[in-house]
Amino acid sequence: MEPMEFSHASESQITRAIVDEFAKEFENYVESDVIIVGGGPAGLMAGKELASSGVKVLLIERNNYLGGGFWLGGFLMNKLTVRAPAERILDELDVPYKEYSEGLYVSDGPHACSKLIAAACDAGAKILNMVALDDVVLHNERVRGVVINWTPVSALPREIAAIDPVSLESKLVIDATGHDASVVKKLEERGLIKAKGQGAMWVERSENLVVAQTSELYPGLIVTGMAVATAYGLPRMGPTFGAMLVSGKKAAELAVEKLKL
Ligand code: 48H
Repeated sequence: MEPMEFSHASESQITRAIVDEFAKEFENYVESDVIIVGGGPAGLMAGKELASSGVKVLLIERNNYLGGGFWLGGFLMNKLTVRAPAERILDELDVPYKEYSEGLYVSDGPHACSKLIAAACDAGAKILNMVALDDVVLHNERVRGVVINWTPVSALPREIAAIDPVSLESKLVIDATGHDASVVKKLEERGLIKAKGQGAMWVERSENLVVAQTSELYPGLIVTGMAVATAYGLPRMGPTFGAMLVSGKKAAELAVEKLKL
């Protein structure tokens, strides 16, 4: 390798670059068309599709890493499965896979997950990681945004970090928080809806139902992915991810339609 020298930048310039750029972007996304809570396969897929349609979309993820359960699949074995016809989405994302048996496809978790994250970012979805949902903004029986705090703040006991959260407004919110259905739960706490809780495993039924029930659960709130199973009491499907990807796509399509109204 040729000898090389990095360009000059002072410590303060580096700090300024980070603060300036983060603050500008954050200020811009204080209002968005759509806020997605949760950066697993369903949320990332919805983010990719929305951003590709020109929608201003912000994705909030409480962990540092994105991808949710998509990195590992099941049982600490990092292979993912999808059932036909969801392999078409793997094709779209340029994720390699092999057909294990008729209509059942296997892919590498890290490869599939990193491609999906890149696709969402390339399409223009903006990401706030290490930020957790604290509450919803609710005006006249419609969800109008989210209340957020930094994950480390929400993880600390209240007596150590009594730091109020801030709000972000949006025309629509998508709950893509997986099994937790965190946004749905905020409405349930107030008696506005009743989440039925996820049902027992039944792969054959579950994936079709999750996609079919991906919908606007409450004015301004669309549910996608495993949050759909929790909200509607649908069976779980274990480590197979086709419905997560298709549900994310459907959630984005619904959002685009609703934004037109
Ligand atoms: C910010 C939050 C909050 C919060 C959660 O769990 P996920 O991968 O969810 P899906 O629906 O995209 O995919 C589900 C799939 O991974 C799975 O678990 C399957 C198919 N299970 C079947 C079965 O039978 O078990 O991702 C959700 C993301 C995660 O990254 C969370 O950290 C994040 O949402 N999240 N982010 N604020 N309050 N709650």
